[in-house]
Amino acid sequence: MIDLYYAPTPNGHKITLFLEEAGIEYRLHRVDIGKGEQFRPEFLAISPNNKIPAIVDNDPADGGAPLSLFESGAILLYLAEKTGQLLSGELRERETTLQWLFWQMAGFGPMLGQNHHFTHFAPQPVPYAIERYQVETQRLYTVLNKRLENAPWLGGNHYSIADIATYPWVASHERQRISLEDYPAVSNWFERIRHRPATLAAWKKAEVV
Ligand SMILES: N[C@@H](CCC(=O)N[C@@H](CS)C(=O)NCC(=O)O)C(=O)O
Repeated sequence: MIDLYYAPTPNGHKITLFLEEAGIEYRLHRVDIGKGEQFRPEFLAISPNNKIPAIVDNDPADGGAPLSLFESGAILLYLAEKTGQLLSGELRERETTLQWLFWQMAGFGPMLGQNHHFTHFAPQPVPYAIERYQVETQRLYTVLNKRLENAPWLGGNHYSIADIATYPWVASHERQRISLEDYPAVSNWFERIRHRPATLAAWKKAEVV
């Protein structure tokens, strides 16, 4: 059984998307980051960077003590390797998938996070920062669109952890002042993921925790 420490945010959705897609049993623990629950000592013991998501795998493959992990990319890779799902075993598709997973983790997520911050949460408007992260957001959507013009999924031929990591950030495109009409290949990909039963189930979980 997997324990998932979660909030219904883009990084939180990544892990429910994976677990629903893979059909893995899990327990969901809501961490209210608005109330500061991510700073509680018991949460910091598994997620020392005080951020969700984090997991505890109570049945790790080595048969040892429960294994805890933080950082959504590391969690997705761990779960893909544990279950043999959502990461191709074929060399080129696997490496392409990991490349786009790292692109999401190091670029798409952090830059769009700054976009959200300066557009919606900054205590005073900072025009330079709003402009900088808007331009960078548009550049990243252009990169994503080009990739998806050339392949149905980010890793190539199969839906994977790279798509799962990227989708929840695209789901917030309106908050980033992005119109998917300007990125037709992203829009097509987005609609294909949005209607998957696992995606609907993951979003339903977000409503009830
Ligand atoms: N790189 C981390 C980022 C996680 C992250 O930013 N989590 C946010 C919610 S989406 C959070 O827990 N924020 C609480 C805080 O910063 O105190 C990951 O991908 O897991």
